[in-house]
Amino acid sequence: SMHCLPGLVPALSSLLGALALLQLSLYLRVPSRYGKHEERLCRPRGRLPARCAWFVQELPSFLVPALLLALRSPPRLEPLGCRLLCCLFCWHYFYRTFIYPFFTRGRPFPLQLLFFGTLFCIYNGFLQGYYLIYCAEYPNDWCTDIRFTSGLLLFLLGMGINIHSDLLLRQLRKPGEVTYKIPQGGLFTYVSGANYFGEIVEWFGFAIATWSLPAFAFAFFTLCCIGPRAYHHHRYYLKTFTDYPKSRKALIPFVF
Ligand code: NDX
Repeated sequence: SMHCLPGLVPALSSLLGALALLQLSLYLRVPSRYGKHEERLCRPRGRLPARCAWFVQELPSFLVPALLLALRSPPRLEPLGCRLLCCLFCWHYFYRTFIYPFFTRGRPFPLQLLFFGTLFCIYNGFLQGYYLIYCAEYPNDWCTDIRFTSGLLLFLLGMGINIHSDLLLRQLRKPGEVTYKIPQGGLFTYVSGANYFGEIVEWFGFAIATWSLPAFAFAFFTLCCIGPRAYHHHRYYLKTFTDYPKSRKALIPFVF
């Protein structure tokens, strides 16, 4: 059966941190090529409908930790914190796998990025799940620790913002439409990347609640992945819409 191998979690977390830096260097100047940043629009080969793509890509991030949690023998019953935290992670990816894809009106997604995205979700799902189910040790009263409670609060706040913003984006299109409009309402009043802002707050909340290296590495990865993307979205809007709200920032309300 599986054990906590000493050294594995720090090694995998460092690699995740390195991937984050690679990502930053690749996508700071040029955006990752999907959605509004894909150059050639009429290239049906090499792309998969958004629904299938997001479902396939995100599924491992739900399945891998859920299976680790369910199949561990003997089951991990103590401390409660570990199971709760693993459930939080799975809860986000339940939404991202089983709800988000079925409502998306996004353009078909490039197969090549889908491949790397899926690999990434397997990797990260394993790292977070393995750490929480096999390695993490929390005091039995972790659920009342200020790090757990404040982190949980941030996680829930971020998730709320993320889901609400996903919804606002979806409502910009009628079914079958693929054009871009100016997002309005919610946190889009203040930033172009409201969905990304929510997601980043969410994973930093998770990192604080778990107070762990893998979760901080993932929060950092998220920041390096969708932070630049928010900036590229913002530039795209300013270039495309002359009436784009002048006071709107890229990612962080009132700041940047
Ligand atoms: N998926 C996380 N890296 C990523 C897919 C891409 O969950 O090779 C990371 C995730 C992957 C990435 C994933 C990992 C790294 C990869 C990268 C590709 C390259 C990169 C593999 C796995 C890589 C190395 C080198 C390290 C290996 O037509 P459309 O699609 O544009 O429509 C959009 C629509 N929309 C609008 N509609 C009308 N008017 C407008 N103005 C509109 N603006 C947008 O809304 C979409 O249908 C929808 C959302 O679009 P957008 O662009 O705002 O968000 P999107 O980037 O598609 O993300 C969707 C959600 C969002 O809530 C976000 O927070 C979350 O997923 N997300 C996304 C990426 C990563 C991530 C979370 C995370 O790191 N936690």
